Amino acid sequence: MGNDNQTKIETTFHSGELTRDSYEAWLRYAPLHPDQAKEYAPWCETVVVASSGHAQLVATACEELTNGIGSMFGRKPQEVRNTDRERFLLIGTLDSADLQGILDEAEMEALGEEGYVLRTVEQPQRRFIAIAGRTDKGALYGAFHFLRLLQTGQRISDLRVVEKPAAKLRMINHWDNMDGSIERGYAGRSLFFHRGTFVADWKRIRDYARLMAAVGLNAISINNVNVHETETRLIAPELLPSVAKVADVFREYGVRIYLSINFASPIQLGGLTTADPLDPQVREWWAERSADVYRHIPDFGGFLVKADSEFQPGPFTYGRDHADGANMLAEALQPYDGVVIWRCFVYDCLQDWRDRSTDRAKAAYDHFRPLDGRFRENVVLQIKNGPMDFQVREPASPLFGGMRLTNQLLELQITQEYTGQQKHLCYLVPQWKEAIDFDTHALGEGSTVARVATGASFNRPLGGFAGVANIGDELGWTGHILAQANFYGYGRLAWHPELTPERITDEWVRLAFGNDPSVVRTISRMLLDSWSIYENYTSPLGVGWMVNPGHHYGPNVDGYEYSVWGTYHFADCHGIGVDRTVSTGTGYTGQYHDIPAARYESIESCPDELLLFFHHVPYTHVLKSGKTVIQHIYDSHFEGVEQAESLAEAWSGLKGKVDDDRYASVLSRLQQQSEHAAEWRDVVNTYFYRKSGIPDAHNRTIY
Ligand code: GCW
Repeated sequence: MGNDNQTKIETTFHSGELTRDSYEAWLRYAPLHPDQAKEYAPWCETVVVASSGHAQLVATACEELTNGIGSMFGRKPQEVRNTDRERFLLIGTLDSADLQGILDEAEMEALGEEGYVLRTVEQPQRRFIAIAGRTDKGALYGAFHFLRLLQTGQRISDLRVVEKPAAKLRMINHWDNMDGSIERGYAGRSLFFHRGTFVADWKRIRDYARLMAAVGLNAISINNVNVHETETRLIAPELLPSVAKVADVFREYGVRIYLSINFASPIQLGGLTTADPLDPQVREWWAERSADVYRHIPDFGGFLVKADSEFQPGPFTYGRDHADGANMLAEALQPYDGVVIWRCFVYDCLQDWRDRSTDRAKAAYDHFRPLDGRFRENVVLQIKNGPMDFQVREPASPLFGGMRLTNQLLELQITQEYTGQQKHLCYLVPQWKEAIDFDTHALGEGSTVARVATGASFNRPLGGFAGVANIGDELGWTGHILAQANFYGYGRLAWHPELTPERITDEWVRLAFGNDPSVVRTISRMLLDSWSIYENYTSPLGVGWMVNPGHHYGPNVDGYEYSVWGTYHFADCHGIGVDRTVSTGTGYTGQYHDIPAARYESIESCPDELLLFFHHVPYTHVLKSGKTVIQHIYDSHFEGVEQAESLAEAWSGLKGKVDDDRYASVLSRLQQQSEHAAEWRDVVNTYFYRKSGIPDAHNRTIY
């Protein structure tokens, strides 16, 4: 089976569609520069395996290490149990005899379940680099880290690295349907499903698991949170064996599998008349189903649930609340250490424009904050970064820091639904970093979203990150090859939220394109500038939306203003923006703790980039930048298009320095982006010129 798939992929590589480079993504292991190879070689000719007992992931780690080194040096290292060599790599778990005493007790403790060390150890007669975890999983992450050092040209002769992940859950959510489509997917069809059944391309899935583990991700839900009829059956006896096979593949890389479930399953699958979470028969039904799931997949992660949201069923139907719903499932999973991940994306999606007090931004907090303290310990609430829906710019959700007694998970959208759908370059790491670093002030200064979501602030047992995948079955995984950086960056941030966007970007570019300084500089700059460029030519000053309803691509300023979904910017001939203040608006600012609340409440202190999210102002309102709102709209849109064009130009300068296939594929997308950016500019500028009647100070073409 593996071989068949191998052949299939080989064939496609040679058909010139896209190169192996795009498929291998951040695990290319390109041949090293001879100087580097010379420096590293003495260490990398022998790998000694040190583990006690059964440690499946040490075997995986070793395989990765020897293959990676083999590919970079042109020769695989020898894999042995003992060596008399002077220098070598020693990989394994810290409890094995060879690695005893490398760390003291306290250091060991600090590593936790998934941490590792990379350490150059000097002993009489021998020196080695230890790549070791307290567990085999730690060793696997350590191996990937070590390989990354080689690929990015770091020194290895004096290593003292100690790493452990900031969060327990570092998860990917797939919105894949069993017909093979992907909700908000822009990189082909599902890796998992096809025409109602499983694809069973184990080689491909294994390669995906490798990419995940290499950035430290440890959990995956494989089906859409909108669970339709067929997917409801994923927890039924006939489909569980296939789910179990997928789980087997991910397990080899330390990734646990989860399923999105349909809250109405007891009715749809079990033939009961109700899905009431307090009904004893319903509870028993879930207990039985859970037991069966664990019979097939003993390390199954748990259920991901979108309930009472956008027409999905949930506890509200029975007059129950989210805590009743989540706790019922949590109880069923408890005996197996399973977890319920319950989404907070709950709002009234049919809000009336005449009702100015209802505010979609307030919904998640209003629903969940009062339930703080009612959720079981194995429930985690999954909260989108912002209070709306993955717009190009939103403030952080006030639910972070709003709850103290509830496990929380930060949900980010890697797939570029509202940010150019992988046709546009929009590198989201800088955006996520702002959300992660946002100071909620829940416990005074320093209570960042990262600390709240990882459980550090309130000492919660569970927490972390969930990212909606941008992955599909296209050979390059993400459609736009540079969108691979978003997946990579997400994983790195989930492991280590303190990393800077610059550092992550530099790493990714080196892994994906090599260490040529001009290539690294150019691509890094392009990536780091791209979010602000995208923002410039799309929705201004935090107001959001302005996309075509439904598919969410391309400009449509009033698309949502006059749709039944009711998500408004309230632009008229006088002004624009949503008054969300406590004093005169919807009161949303009051959901934040004092310091951010005051900052957003006052028009003087509200940052420009979020002004229209929080305030309704006349077009002549003067921003902190010194420009009027209307002039800002014109200027940023003209500038955004020029910047988009400059992205394509910068990339053109790399011809011959990156492989032809990736070069051509990215170039054609960047050219498309420039054209679409111009369309955005013209639609938005014309709209506001006609609404406001105020001409552009620089007299440029506005239709
Ligand atoms: O952003 C909206 C998307 C829906 C998605 C929903 C959600 C999976 O447009 O496609 O449904 O969010 O997050 O549940």
